[in-house]
Amino acid sequence: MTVKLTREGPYALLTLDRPEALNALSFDIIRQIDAALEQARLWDIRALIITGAGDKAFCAGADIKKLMGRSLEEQKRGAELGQVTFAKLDRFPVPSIAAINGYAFGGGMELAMACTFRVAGPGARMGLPEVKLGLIPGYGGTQRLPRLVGEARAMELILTGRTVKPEQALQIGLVNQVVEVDVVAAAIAFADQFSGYSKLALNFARDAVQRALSVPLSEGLRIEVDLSTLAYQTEDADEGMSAFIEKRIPQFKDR
Ligand code: DAK
Repeated sequence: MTVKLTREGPYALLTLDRPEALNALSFDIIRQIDAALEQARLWDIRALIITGAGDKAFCAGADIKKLMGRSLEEQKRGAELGQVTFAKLDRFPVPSIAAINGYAFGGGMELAMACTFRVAGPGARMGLPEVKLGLIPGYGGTQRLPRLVGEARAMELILTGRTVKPEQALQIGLVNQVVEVDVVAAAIAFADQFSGYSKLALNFARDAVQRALSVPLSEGLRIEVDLSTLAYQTEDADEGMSAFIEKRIPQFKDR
């Protein structure tokens, strides 16, 4: 298997393990990522962390050697396969964090953008260089990048194919954190910030934020009324507010 799924305490760690090809995404690897997501969703975990094996790459993008010589229909199915899998990641039942340990190009950056959060190590380099190959992003890049960094910056990165380093990625909002140390350890520490909260509250909040940019403000505010009302109905909300009043640490049960 070129995709490995392991447990790290309360978290699942998904590792793309094809360092000899800089963890490039063949269609088979995308299917393996899909299967790993299906497996991990059955686990009792608080977050999913994704990284790449080796010290050079998170993922150098779609496997260019396998993209060629395919019919129009096969290419369309290939793009849909990646999009369906990355959408599963986007809607995964717990937050996900891309631990970007090196190159994250093309499909690799699209994989990172489908995660809830991104933590970049010192060697991280990010970009959507598809235009240099006469292509455009096919796994969600043209849609998720403007949502993360705004239209002007997304347009610039996609049309120039330019690479960004960690500090600039942080500055434009492409990554949440830049670290000088082991990026997986940093992603675990990042997850520790929210892993003690109610999964229900986290998911209601994620759902509301994710929908914010695709609906008009008035509809988004209605969504917030509905989701915040649902959150209020949970046992965890009772527990959280009781714990505050009783001056103790809440024990959330995801109910
Ligand atoms: N695909 C296949 N092999 C790759 C690869 C990739 N994306 N990236 C690297 N490799 C392989 C290299 O070929 C080399 O293998 P050997 O030649 O030794 O067998 C090995 O990994 C090590 O790479 P390098 O020798 O090149 O390593 P360097 O450190 O010198 O350079 C690099 C690292 C990341 C700068 C360079 O490898 C590079 O530029 N890689 C390509 C990056 C890239 O352009 N990525 C974007 C791919 S396009 C669609 C679906 C998806 C997409 C579009 C449409 N449809 C189905 C419609 C998305 C497209 C993309 O992601």
